[in-house]
Amino acid sequence: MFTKRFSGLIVCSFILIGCQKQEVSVPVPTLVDSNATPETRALFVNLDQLRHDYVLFGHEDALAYGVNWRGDADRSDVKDMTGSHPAVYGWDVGHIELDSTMNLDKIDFDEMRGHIRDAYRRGGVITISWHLNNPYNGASSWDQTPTVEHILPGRSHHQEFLVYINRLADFFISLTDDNGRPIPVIFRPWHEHTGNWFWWSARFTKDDEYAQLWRFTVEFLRDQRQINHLLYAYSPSNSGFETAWESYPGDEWVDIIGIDDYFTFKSGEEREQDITGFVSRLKEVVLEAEKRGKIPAFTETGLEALPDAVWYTDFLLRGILSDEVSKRIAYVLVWRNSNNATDRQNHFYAPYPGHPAEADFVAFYKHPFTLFESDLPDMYTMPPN
Ligand code: BMA
Repeated sequence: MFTKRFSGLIVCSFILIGCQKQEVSVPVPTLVDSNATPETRALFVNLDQLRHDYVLFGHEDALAYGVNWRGDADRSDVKDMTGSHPAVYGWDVGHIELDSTMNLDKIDFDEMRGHIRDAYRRGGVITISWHLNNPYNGASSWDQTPTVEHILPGRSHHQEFLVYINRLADFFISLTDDNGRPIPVIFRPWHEHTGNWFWWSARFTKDDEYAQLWRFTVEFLRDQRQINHLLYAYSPSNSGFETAWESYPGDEWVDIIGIDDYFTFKSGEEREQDITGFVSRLKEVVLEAEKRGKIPAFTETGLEALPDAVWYTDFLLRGILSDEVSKRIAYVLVWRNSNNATDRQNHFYAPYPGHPAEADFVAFYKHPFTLFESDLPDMYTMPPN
């Protein structure tokens, strides 16, 4: 956030006689979208203020299913353990581009919209990623075919990509609250591109083509489809992170700078080395973001199946808090708790009731530095100066 000083503003006082010149501070965040809705703008400013004293906890697909349930109302594994839902909700709209009724992890899009509405009503923060299929050949996100060069404007498969992104735009437009107002979303497109597993990754895409794809995406959603309730998050992977600035689309195209970084538990000295490693990455993210007037975030992380029962307090939180710079990330989001009966087994990143890491997770929740949904101030109204 920037505080812009308007000097020379004339302020009239009815107690003192006459008018006098006064300086008034008005917060003016520079967002990708200069027409962003007031709620979207307020979300940015609130995240930017809170990050100095807190970190918001986020979980992917939290309301759709947990390890031992699916489709229950007002439920999350996080709430089952702590009494509160997470502060940040991650969703993925992969397969919206196919006009499918369900996303790639079999969440019905109408249900997802309902969960987003409910979460927004309660004051939660929404972030959306997009594991879209390949518009060049119809394969999945994990396809290994050079593609971006074929889908940019003027290229052979641009029309196919336009069909995809129009469907994405329709979904964003459908995200409205009880009063019909658009629900702010942190959109995190083209994530983890510095790794080499997606068709849009650096391995198959020239740096300037990636940047062009990013800018086209923003221009299309913001200018063509006039969607004004998005903050744009750039989240390279820890893998190849050192190349992240080569393909960076530019400061006027990004609101949030994050990193996706997963860790495997290793005991003893390696554990300390791992903490030092992820903290040094977070520091880089924070310093780059602050230098550019952006919000830093830990956009994805987690330890699959939590074999380390104290990972939340003794790895993640201890690491974040170990350094004055890394502490300044706005939120940390862990990946999904896949349902045991209907989906992948042992693919979860938050614990659930009865899991050995439950007690530690509750301690993480109770820690004064972490914010869950029930701890949040009104994220959608501008805070006082
Ligand atoms: C991956 C795994 C997959 C899932 C994908 C998109 O990391 O969780 O099972 O399909 O994300 O959500």
